[in-house]
Amino acid sequence: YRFVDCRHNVVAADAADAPPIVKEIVAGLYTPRRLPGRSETRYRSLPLVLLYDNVGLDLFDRITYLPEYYLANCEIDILRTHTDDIVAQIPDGSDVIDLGCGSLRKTAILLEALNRQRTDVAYYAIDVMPDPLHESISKLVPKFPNIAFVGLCGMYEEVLPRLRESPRQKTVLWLGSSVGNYHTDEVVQFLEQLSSSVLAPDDAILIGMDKLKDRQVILDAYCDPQGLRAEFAFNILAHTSTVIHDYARRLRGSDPSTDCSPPAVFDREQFAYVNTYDDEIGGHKIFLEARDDVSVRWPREIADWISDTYGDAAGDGLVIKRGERIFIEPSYKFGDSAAEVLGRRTGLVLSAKWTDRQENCMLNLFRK
Ligand code: AVI
Repeated sequence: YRFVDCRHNVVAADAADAPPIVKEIVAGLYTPRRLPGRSETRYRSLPLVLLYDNVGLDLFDRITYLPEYYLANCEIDILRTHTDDIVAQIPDGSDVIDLGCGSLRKTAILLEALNRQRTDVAYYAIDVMPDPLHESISKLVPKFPNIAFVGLCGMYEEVLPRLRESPRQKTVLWLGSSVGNYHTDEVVQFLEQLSSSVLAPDDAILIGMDKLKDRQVILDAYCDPQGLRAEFAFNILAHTSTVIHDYARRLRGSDPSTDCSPPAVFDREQFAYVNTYDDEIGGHKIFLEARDDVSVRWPREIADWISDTYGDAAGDGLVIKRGERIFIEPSYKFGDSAAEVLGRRTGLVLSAKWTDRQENCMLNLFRK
Protein backbone atom coordinates (compact mmCIF):
# COMPACT_ATOMS: atom_id res chain seq x y z
CA TYR A 1 0.00 0.00 0.00
CA ARG A 2 0.96 3.61 -0.47
CA PHE A 3 1.82 5.70 2.58
CA VAL A 4 2.37 9.45 2.59
CA ASP A 5 3.63 11.37 5.61
CA CYS A 6 2.03 14.82 5.23
CA ARG A 7 3.18 16.22 8.55
CA HIS A 8 4.92 19.58 8.31
CA ASN A 9 7.91 19.22 10.53
CA VAL A 10 8.86 22.86 10.63
CA VAL A 11 12.47 23.40 11.64
CA ALA A 12 12.51 26.96 12.87
CA ALA A 13 15.56 29.15 13.26
CA ASP A 14 14.49 30.58 16.61
CA ALA A 15 11.78 30.27 19.18
CA ALA A 16 9.66 33.05 17.70
CA ASP A 17 9.27 30.84 14.60
CA ALA A 18 7.94 27.97 16.65
CA PRO A 19 5.74 25.41 14.87
CA PRO A 20 2.02 26.22 15.10
CA ILE A 21 1.35 23.45 17.63
CA VAL A 22 3.96 24.88 20.04
CA LYS A 23 2.46 28.36 19.68
CA GLU A 24 -0.99 26.92 20.25
CA ILE A 25 0.11 25.16 23.45
CA VAL A 26 1.65 28.30 24.89
CA ALA A 27 -1.22 30.59 23.82
CA GLY A 28 -3.82 28.19 25.24
CA LEU A 29 -2.08 28.09 28.60
CA TYR A 30 -1.43 31.83 28.88
CA THR A 31 -4.73 33.11 27.52
CA PRO A 32 -7.74 31.70 29.36
CA ARG A 33 -10.90 31.82 27.25
CA ARG A 34 -14.63 31.54 27.78
CA LEU A 35 -16.26 28.31 26.73
CA PRO A 36 -19.60 28.22 24.88
CA GLY A 37 -22.54 28.46 27.31
CA ARG A 38 -23.67 30.90 29.96
CA SER A 39 -20.71 30.69 32.33
CA GLU A 40 -18.33 33.65 32.33
CA THR A 41 -15.45 31.54 33.67
CA ARG A 42 -12.35 31.55 31.52
CA TYR A 43 -10.20 28.45 31.18
CA ARG A 44 -6.68 27.71 30.06
CA SER A 45 -6.66 24.89 27.51
CA LEU A 46 -4.46 22.51 25.56
CA PRO A 47 -4.87 21.65 21.85
CA LEU A 48 -7.28 18.74 21.51
CA VAL A 49 -5.16 17.03 18.87
CA LEU A 50 -2.50 16.36 21.53
CA LEU A 51 -4.75 13.70 23.04
CA TYR A 52 -3.61 11.51 20.17
CA ASP A 53 -0.06 10.21 20.19
CA ASN A 54 0.80 6.48 20.07
CA VAL A 55 -0.28 6.04 23.69
CA GLY A 56 -3.44 8.15 23.30
CA LEU A 57 -4.59 6.30 20.18
CA ASP A 58 -4.14 2.99 21.97
CA LEU A 59 -6.01 4.23 25.05
CA PHE A 60 -8.85 5.55 22.88
CA ASP A 61 -9.11 2.21 21.11
CA ARG A 62 -9.36 0.46 24.49
CA ILE A 63 -12.05 2.95 25.58
CA THR A 64 -14.19 1.98 22.57
CA TYR A 65 -14.47 -1.57 24.00
CA LEU A 66 -15.81 -0.39 27.38
CA PRO A 67 -19.53 -1.12 27.83
CA GLU A 68 -20.26 2.41 29.15
CA TYR A 69 -18.76 3.95 26.02
CA TYR A 70 -21.94 3.27 24.03
CA LEU A 71 -20.80 5.52 21.13
CA ALA A 72 -18.61 2.89 19.50
CA ASN A 73 -21.02 -0.01 19.93
CA CYS A 74 -23.98 1.98 18.64
CA GLU A 75 -22.12 3.11 15.55
CA ILE A 76 -20.99 -0.45 14.91
CA ASP A 77 -24.64 -1.50 15.21
CA ILE A 78 -25.64 1.07 12.57
CA LEU A 79 -22.84 0.01 10.23
CA ARG A 80 -23.69 -3.70 10.58
CA THR A 81 -27.45 -3.26 10.25
CA HIS A 82 -27.32 -0.88 7.28
CA THR A 83 -24.12 -2.01 5.55
CA ASP A 84 -25.74 -2.62 2.18
CA ASP A 85 -27.66 0.68 2.17
CA ILE A 86 -24.50 2.57 3.03
CA VAL A 87 -22.31 0.69 0.54
CA ALA A 88 -24.96 1.30 -2.17
CA GLN A 89 -23.98 4.99 -1.87
CA ILE A 90 -20.33 4.23 -2.73
CA PRO A 91 -19.95 3.37 -6.44
CA ASP A 92 -17.19 1.35 -8.09
CA GLY A 93 -14.33 3.54 -9.26
CA SER A 94 -14.57 5.88 -6.27
CA ASP A 95 -12.45 6.97 -3.30
CA VAL A 96 -13.36 6.51 0.35
CA ILE A 97 -11.61 8.97 2.69
CA ASP A 98 -11.59 8.20 6.41
CA LEU A 99 -10.88 11.21 8.68
CA GLY A 100 -9.29 10.00 11.93
CA CYS A 101 -9.51 6.30 11.10
CA GLY A 102 -8.01 4.97 14.38
CA SER A 103 -7.80 1.20 14.65
CA LEU A 104 -10.21 0.72 11.68
CA ARG A 105 -12.50 -1.48 13.74
CA LYS A 106 -15.60 0.35 12.48
CA THR A 107 -14.50 1.08 8.93
CA ALA A 108 -13.54 -2.58 8.46
CA ILE A 109 -17.29 -3.37 8.40
CA LEU A 110 -17.73 -1.16 5.33
CA LEU A 111 -14.47 -2.28 3.74
CA GLU A 112 -15.49 -5.92 4.03
CA ALA A 113 -18.71 -5.21 2.10
CA LEU A 114 -16.95 -2.99 -0.43
CA ASN A 115 -14.36 -5.69 -1.04
CA ARG A 116 -17.15 -8.18 -1.83
CA GLN A 117 -19.34 -5.89 -3.90
CA ARG A 118 -16.85 -3.67 -5.75
CA THR A 119 -13.73 -4.22 -7.82
CA ASP A 120 -12.19 -0.77 -7.77
CA VAL A 121 -12.31 1.28 -4.60
CA ALA A 122 -9.42 3.31 -3.18
CA TYR A 123 -9.45 3.76 0.58
CA TYR A 124 -7.55 6.68 2.15
CA ALA A 125 -6.93 6.14 5.87
CA ILE A 126 -6.06 9.38 7.66
CA ASP A 127 -4.62 9.72 11.14
CA VAL A 128 -2.03 11.68 13.07
CA MET A 129 0.61 9.10 14.08
CA PRO A 130 2.54 7.00 11.54
CA ASP A 131 3.12 3.77 13.48
CA PRO A 132 -0.48 3.10 14.56
CA LEU A 133 -1.65 4.08 11.06
CA HIS A 134 0.74 1.55 9.46
CA GLU A 135 -0.40 -1.06 11.93
CA SER A 136 -4.13 -0.47 11.27
CA ILE A 137 -3.72 -0.57 7.50
CA SER A 138 -1.36 -3.53 7.28
CA LYS A 139 -3.82 -5.74 9.20
CA LEU A 140 -6.50 -5.16 6.53
CA VAL A 141 -4.53 -5.08 3.28
CA PRO A 142 -4.28 -8.92 2.92
CA LYS A 143 -7.99 -9.36 3.75
CA PHE A 144 -9.38 -6.95 1.16
CA PRO A 145 -7.57 -7.38 -2.19
CA ASN A 146 -10.18 -5.39 -4.15
CA ILE A 147 -9.38 -2.26 -2.21
CA ALA A 148 -6.36 -0.03 -2.86
CA PHE A 149 -5.14 1.23 0.51
CA VAL A 150 -3.44 4.60 0.97
CA GLY A 151 -2.24 5.89 4.37
CA LEU A 152 -2.11 9.67 4.82
CA CYS A 153 -0.45 10.74 8.04
CA GLY A 154 -1.07 14.22 9.42
CA MET A 155 -3.65 16.65 10.76
CA TYR A 156 -6.71 17.39 8.63
CA GLU A 157 -5.26 20.61 7.22
CA GLU A 158 -2.01 18.85 6.32
CA VAL A 159 -3.64 15.97 4.42
CA LEU A 160 -6.54 17.72 2.67
CA PRO A 161 -4.41 19.18 -0.16
CA ARG A 162 -3.39 15.59 -1.07
CA LEU A 163 -7.00 14.60 -1.62
CA ARG A 164 -7.46 17.11 -4.40
CA GLU A 165 -5.12 15.08 -6.57
CA SER A 166 -7.65 12.33 -7.34
CA PRO A 167 -10.42 13.12 -9.88
CA ARG A 168 -12.61 10.21 -8.73
CA GLN A 169 -15.94 10.42 -6.92
CA LYS A 170 -15.41 10.70 -3.18
CA THR A 171 -17.12 9.58 0.01
CA VAL A 172 -15.63 11.10 3.14
CA LEU A 173 -16.18 9.24 6.44
CA TRP A 174 -16.18 11.30 9.64
CA LEU A 175 -17.23 8.67 12.16
CA GLY A 176 -17.27 8.18 15.93
CA SER A 177 -18.94 11.53 16.66
CA SER A 178 -15.57 13.22 16.19
CA VAL A 179 -17.67 16.11 14.89
CA GLY A 180 -18.76 16.54 18.53
CA ASN A 181 -15.23 17.47 19.52
CA TYR A 182 -15.67 20.84 17.79
CA HIS A 183 -18.04 23.74 18.26
CA THR A 184 -20.69 23.96 15.50
CA ASP A 185 -19.11 27.12 14.08
CA GLU A 186 -15.80 25.27 13.67
CA VAL A 187 -17.60 22.28 12.14
CA VAL A 188 -19.36 24.51 9.61
CA GLN A 189 -16.09 26.19 8.72
CA PHE A 190 -14.31 22.84 8.31
CA LEU A 191 -17.07 21.33 6.17
CA GLU A 192 -17.20 24.42 3.96
CA GLN A 193 -13.45 24.19 3.47
CA LEU A 194 -13.63 20.46 2.76
CA SER A 195 -16.49 21.00 0.36
CA SER A 196 -14.87 23.84 -1.56
CA SER A 197 -11.34 22.44 -1.70
CA VAL A 198 -11.81 18.66 -1.97
CA LEU A 199 -15.37 17.70 -2.93
CA ALA A 200 -16.96 17.86 -6.39
CA PRO A 201 -20.73 18.00 -6.96
CA ASP A 202 -22.39 14.76 -5.82
CA ASP A 203 -19.47 13.74 -3.59
CA ALA A 204 -20.61 12.58 -0.16
CA ILE A 205 -19.70 12.88 3.50
CA LEU A 206 -20.95 10.45 6.13
CA ILE A 207 -20.99 11.99 9.62
CA GLY A 208 -21.46 10.07 12.87
CA MET A 209 -23.26 12.05 15.61
CA ASP A 210 -23.94 11.13 19.22
CA LYS A 211 -27.49 12.11 20.20
CA LEU A 212 -28.64 14.11 23.23
CA LYS A 213 -29.72 11.75 25.97
CA ASP A 214 -29.94 11.24 29.71
CA ARG A 215 -27.06 13.16 31.26
CA GLN A 216 -26.01 10.28 33.53
CA VAL A 217 -25.59 7.95 30.54
CA ILE A 218 -23.29 10.53 28.98
CA LEU A 219 -21.35 11.16 32.19
CA ASP A 220 -20.85 7.40 32.65
CA ALA A 221 -19.54 7.11 29.10
CA TYR A 222 -16.70 9.43 30.06
CA CYS A 223 -15.85 8.09 33.49
CA ASP A 224 -15.11 4.40 33.96
CA PRO A 225 -14.12 2.62 37.18
CA GLN A 226 -10.89 1.39 35.57
CA GLY A 227 -9.77 4.98 35.04
CA LEU A 228 -9.02 4.54 31.33
CA ARG A 229 -10.72 7.85 30.52
CA ALA A 230 -8.62 9.65 33.11
CA GLU A 231 -5.51 7.98 31.71
CA PHE A 232 -6.49 9.15 28.22
CA ALA A 233 -6.84 12.75 29.48
CA PHE A 234 -3.61 12.72 31.54
CA ASN A 235 -1.73 11.54 28.48
CA ILE A 236 -2.24 14.99 26.92
CA LEU A 237 0.19 16.34 29.55
CA ALA A 238 2.88 13.84 28.60
CA HIS A 239 2.39 14.45 24.88
CA THR A 240 2.49 18.23 25.37
CA SER A 241 5.77 17.83 27.23
CA THR A 242 7.21 15.73 24.42
CA VAL A 243 6.22 18.26 21.75
CA ILE A 244 7.71 21.16 23.74
CA HIS A 245 10.95 19.31 24.52
CA ASP A 246 11.38 18.02 20.95
CA TYR A 247 11.19 21.60 19.82
CA ALA A 248 13.59 22.88 22.50
CA ARG A 249 16.01 20.11 21.54
CA ARG A 250 15.86 21.12 17.89
CA LEU A 251 16.63 24.70 18.88
CA ARG A 252 19.64 23.44 20.88
CA GLY A 253 20.64 21.26 17.93
CA SER A 254 21.10 18.34 20.27
CA ASP A 255 20.76 14.65 19.51
CA PRO A 256 17.71 13.04 21.17
CA SER A 257 19.57 9.75 21.72
CA THR A 258 22.31 11.33 23.84
CA ASP A 259 20.28 14.12 25.38
CA CYS A 260 19.54 13.59 29.07
CA SER A 261 15.82 13.61 29.79
CA PRO A 262 14.65 17.06 30.88
CA PRO A 263 11.99 17.58 33.57
CA ALA A 264 8.46 17.27 32.18
CA VAL A 265 6.60 20.52 31.53
CA PHE A 266 3.83 19.28 33.85
CA ASP A 267 3.68 16.82 36.67
CA ARG A 268 0.56 14.73 36.07
CA GLU A 269 0.37 13.74 39.73
CA GLN A 270 -0.58 17.34 40.43
CA PHE A 271 -3.81 17.08 38.44
CA ALA A 272 -7.18 15.39 38.89
CA TYR A 273 -9.51 14.23 36.12
CA VAL A 274 -12.88 16.07 36.08
CA ASN A 275 -15.76 15.45 33.69
CA THR A 276 -18.97 17.47 33.52
CA TYR A 277 -22.09 17.62 31.40
CA ASP A 278 -23.71 20.94 30.49
CA ASP A 279 -27.41 20.48 29.67
CA GLU A 280 -27.72 23.98 28.37
CA ILE A 281 -25.30 23.45 25.48
CA GLY A 282 -25.71 19.67 25.25
CA GLY A 283 -22.02 19.15 25.75
CA HIS A 284 -19.74 16.94 27.79
CA LYS A 285 -16.46 18.49 28.92
CA ILE A 286 -13.20 17.06 30.20
CA PHE A 287 -10.90 19.13 32.42
CA LEU A 288 -7.71 18.53 34.38
CA GLU A 289 -7.89 20.28 37.75
CA ALA A 290 -4.80 21.41 39.66
CA ARG A 291 -4.65 19.63 43.03
CA ASP A 292 -2.18 22.23 44.24
CA ASP A 293 -0.47 25.32 42.80
CA VAL A 294 1.27 23.91 39.70
CA SER A 295 4.39 25.56 38.26
CA VAL A 296 4.71 24.94 34.55
CA ARG A 297 8.34 24.15 33.67
CA TRP A 298 9.30 25.51 30.25
CA PRO A 299 12.69 24.53 28.82
CA ARG A 300 15.06 27.51 28.86
CA GLU A 301 15.26 27.62 25.01
CA ILE A 302 11.70 28.84 24.80
CA ALA A 303 11.41 30.60 28.16
CA ASP A 304 12.71 33.93 26.80
CA TRP A 305 10.37 33.94 23.87
CA ILE A 306 7.46 33.17 26.19
CA SER A 307 8.43 35.93 28.60
CA ASP A 308 8.72 38.43 25.71
CA THR A 309 5.38 37.38 24.25
CA TYR A 310 3.34 37.00 27.40
CA GLY A 311 5.15 39.40 29.72
CA ASP A 312 5.95 36.63 32.12
CA ALA A 313 9.04 37.68 34.12
CA ALA A 314 11.30 34.64 33.73
CA GLY A 315 9.29 32.72 31.18
CA ASP A 316 9.00 29.96 33.70
CA GLY A 317 6.65 31.76 35.98
CA LEU A 318 3.34 30.30 34.84
CA VAL A 319 1.51 29.00 37.87
CA ILE A 320 -1.80 27.20 37.61
CA LYS A 321 -3.56 27.86 40.88
CA ARG A 322 -4.91 25.08 43.04
CA GLY A 323 -8.47 24.25 41.96
CA GLU A 324 -8.03 25.83 38.52
CA ARG A 325 -9.18 23.64 35.62
CA ILE A 326 -7.43 23.24 32.28
CA PHE A 327 -10.00 22.60 29.55
CA ILE A 328 -9.14 19.50 27.53
CA GLU A 329 -12.04 18.34 25.38
CA PRO A 330 -15.65 19.14 24.48
CA SER A 331 -17.93 16.35 23.23
CA TYR A 332 -21.13 17.93 21.95
CA LYS A 333 -24.26 15.83 21.60
CA PHE A 334 -26.87 16.41 18.90
CA GLY A 335 -30.65 16.85 18.76
CA ASP A 336 -32.84 15.20 16.13
CA SER A 337 -32.69 18.20 13.80
CA ALA A 338 -28.92 18.82 14.11
CA ALA A 339 -28.14 17.22 10.75
CA GLU A 340 -30.74 19.37 8.96
CA VAL A 341 -29.28 22.46 10.62
CA LEU A 342 -25.76 21.48 9.59
CA GLY A 343 -27.01 20.93 6.04
CA ARG A 344 -28.64 24.37 5.94
CA ARG A 345 -25.55 26.09 7.32
CA THR A 346 -23.08 24.38 4.97
CA GLY A 347 -25.16 24.09 1.81
CA LEU A 348 -24.63 20.31 1.86
CA VAL A 349 -27.73 18.22 1.16
CA LEU A 350 -28.77 15.70 3.81
CA SER A 351 -29.61 12.68 1.67
CA ALA A 352 -29.88 9.75 4.11
CA LYS A 353 -29.82 9.07 7.85
CA TRP A 354 -29.56 5.93 9.95
CA THR A 355 -29.72 5.25 13.70
CA ASP A 356 -28.89 2.26 15.91
CA ARG A 357 -31.59 0.14 17.54
CA GLN A 358 -31.35 2.06 20.82
CA GLU A 359 -31.42 5.38 18.95
CA ASN A 360 -28.34 6.56 20.78
CA CYS A 361 -26.34 7.66 17.75
CA MET A 362 -26.93 8.57 14.12
CA LEU A 363 -25.08 8.43 10.83
CA ASN A 364 -25.97 11.21 8.40
CA LEU A 365 -25.06 11.20 4.73
CA PHE A 366 -24.64 14.60 3.09
CA ARG A 367 -24.00 15.32 -0.59
CA LYS A 368 -22.46 18.35 -2.18
C1 AVI B 1 -13.00 10.84 19.42
N1 AVI B 1 -14.04 11.43 20.23
C2 AVI B 1 -15.33 11.42 19.52
C3 AVI B 1 -14.15 10.88 21.60
C4 AVI B 1 -15.33 11.52 22.34
O1 AVI B 1 -16.17 10.77 22.82
O2 AVI B 1 -15.42 12.75 22.39
C5 AVI B 1 -12.87 11.06 22.36
C6 AVI B 1 -12.98 10.63 23.81
N2 AVI B 1 -12.87 11.41 24.85
C7 AVI B 1 -12.99 10.73 25.96
N3 AVI B 1 -13.21 9.47 25.65
C8 AVI B 1 -13.19 9.39 24.31
